[in-house]
Amino acid sequence: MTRIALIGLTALSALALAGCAKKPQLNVTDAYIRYSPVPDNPSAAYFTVHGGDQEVSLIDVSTEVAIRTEMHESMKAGDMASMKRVTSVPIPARSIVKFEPGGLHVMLWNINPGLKPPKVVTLTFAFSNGERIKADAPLLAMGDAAPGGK
Ligand SMILES: [Cu+2]
Repeated sequence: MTRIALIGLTALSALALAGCAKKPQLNVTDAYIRYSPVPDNPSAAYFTVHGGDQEVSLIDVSTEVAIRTEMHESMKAGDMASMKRVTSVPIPARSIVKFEPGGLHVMLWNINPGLKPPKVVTLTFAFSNGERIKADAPLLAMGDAAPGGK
């Protein structure tokens, strides 16, 4: 009896140690692109950035398959929705920063005409610490559900 209980405890403390030792990793998940079928209208990319153990800034999001990309922030003034360009988005340590409809997003102009939903595009995220992270983003048509059910 005593022996089994001891083994159980040892396994538990090993798990707890592993949890503490794991450093938060700067990472990007749940990326997708809301695809605009109208060539003159930009598409929009959304994703979730997970902060590492130090604050950094996201300074660029790009892809080889679009002519131009910009980070934007949507805002409301009364009934008017507008947006402005942002060139740097702080990603505090151990935080989650979401680019989502109605808030931060990345606009993409002139996506390669051979690419349409449900193709997948690789986005490159550049950070102020020199790190570059790539993440795959499916092209979603206007009615398609986003990852995470949005
Ligand atoms: Cu925009």
